Amino acid sequence: MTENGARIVAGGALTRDGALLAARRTRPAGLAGRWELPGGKVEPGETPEEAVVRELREELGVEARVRDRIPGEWALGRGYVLQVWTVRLVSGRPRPLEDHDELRWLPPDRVDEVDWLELDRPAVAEVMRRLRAA
Ligand code: 9L3
Ligand code: MG
Repeated sequence: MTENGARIVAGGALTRDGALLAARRTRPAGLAGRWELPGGKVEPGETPEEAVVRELREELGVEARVRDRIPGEWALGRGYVLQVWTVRLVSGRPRPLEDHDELRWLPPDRVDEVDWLELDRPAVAEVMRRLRAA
């Protein structure tokens, strides 16, 4: 939980060769077809960083290591906030195993190619800014 008692949804910004991994959701119906940073709800007894690693294992079948938090948090409603960490791929190749039906590596000049969830856009923009600067 955050200091305000909000529950955290932790997203992972996985980058490779100057591109960011975007994932297309399959559920719920209202979000299906929209693109996001993979991740999910932090479970009781878990840190947000542990949740990112677990979610990327479950959703993408990869082992990842958390790097930095992207500053900011975005209210999802129902007492949840989205927080985002940059992550590094340790092993495996991402596949859409759970909750997604397509993955795409997007370099900064293709960020607008997919329909991002509104609340992911500020974090995605920051990651792209960092990729451009790198
Ligand atoms: N959500 C938004 N952006 C994200 C993620 C991972 C999740 N990058 C929203 C979508 C769901 C809620 O948070 O309404 C919980 O996510 P999940 O556990 O269904 O992935
Ligand atoms: Mg998820």
